[in-house]
Amino acid sequence: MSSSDFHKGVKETGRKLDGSGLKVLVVHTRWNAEIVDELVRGSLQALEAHGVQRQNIVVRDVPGAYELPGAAQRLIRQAQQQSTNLVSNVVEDLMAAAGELAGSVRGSAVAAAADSAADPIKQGPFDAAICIGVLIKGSTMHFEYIADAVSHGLMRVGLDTGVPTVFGVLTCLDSDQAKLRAGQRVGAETGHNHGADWGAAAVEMALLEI
Ligand code: DLZ
Repeated sequence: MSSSDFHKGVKETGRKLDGSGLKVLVVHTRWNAEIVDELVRGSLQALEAHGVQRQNIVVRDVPGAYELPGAAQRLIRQAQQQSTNLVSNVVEDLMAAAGELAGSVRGSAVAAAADSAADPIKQGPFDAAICIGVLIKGSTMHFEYIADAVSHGLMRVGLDTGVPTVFGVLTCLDSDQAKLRAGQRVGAETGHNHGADWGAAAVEMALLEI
């Protein structure tokens, strides 16, 4: 194979990816915001292009990449807990309503459901998460420590929560490398926005089945 035949990057899946029923968490850093914002934009565009509805995408920000694993895990667990509570509350209310035939109790079950509909984080667990940040190497060992901690941390979040967690962290030697990977222009070169790949990966992983 010659180098011109080589397709760098992810090959398209042959499967149809319909994300219209999915709920996705996006957590991003405010460090290197100029570049991170482009990556977030690319991810959101890809999610929506795969049918994920905007109201089912929850976006939260944290200071830096080091905070991504902890924040993602907390938000994923909160949503899992909220949906468990919601289901048991509704079941309890419906059972009480059936027993007493009390309209007011039925009303509270309906109110709980309406309340959850107003707040997407209560609507159910997340089907996937995307954690986005940009680490740029400096003159100390900070970069190595954070990159190592974050990559291992995000892997753990995915495995421990069971929610596919996309590694959307660029680890770059300089800001030009990061800009190109966020689809920005550097000199004569315009890069590819990796956020788009992360959005597609989140949908694909959420829909993965045997
Ligand atoms: C401290 C730090 C440094 C030096 N560089 C970056 C970076 O390039 N990208 C990033 O997202 N965050 C950086 N941080 C901040 C840490 O991730 C973290 O927010 C702080 O150490 C506080 O825990």
